[in-house]
Amino acid sequence: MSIHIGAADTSRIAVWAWEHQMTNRRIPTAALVLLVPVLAAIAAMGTRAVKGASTTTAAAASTRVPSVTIKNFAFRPAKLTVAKGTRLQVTNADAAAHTFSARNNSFSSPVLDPGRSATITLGKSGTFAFYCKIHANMTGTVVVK
Ligand SMILES: [Cu+2]
Repeated sequence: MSIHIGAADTSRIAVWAWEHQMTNRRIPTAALVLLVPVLAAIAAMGTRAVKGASTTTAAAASTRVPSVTIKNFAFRPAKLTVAKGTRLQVTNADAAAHTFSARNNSFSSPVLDPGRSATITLGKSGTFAFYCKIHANMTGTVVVK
């Protein structure tokens, strides 16, 4: 079971209870004195749950697919380090066609027209210089560990 009462809810309920008490005098002060700490405790539990959730999100973010974007005749990033077996997503966000190709021919994307992307699996450890076969001055380096 999960209860989702945030700090904002707690204060809203407290304000409501307070106003209710002022106008109707139906809620005894003793009940309020008990209610507020209980709500605060529930809110604290809720905060802890949210913290746990954000930790999970951070872990997911760190394992996201690494990517290289090509823009203005350059690779971004031009230097990167990835784990062996990484499936690198290369996206051409430029107005011209490009490739993402290893100097030693160990990997290469097809010619990527503007807006197209390819996934390159980097299955061997090492340092790989890469370039664009159409524009040889476009270069970069990927370290596969
Ligand atoms: Cu190019």
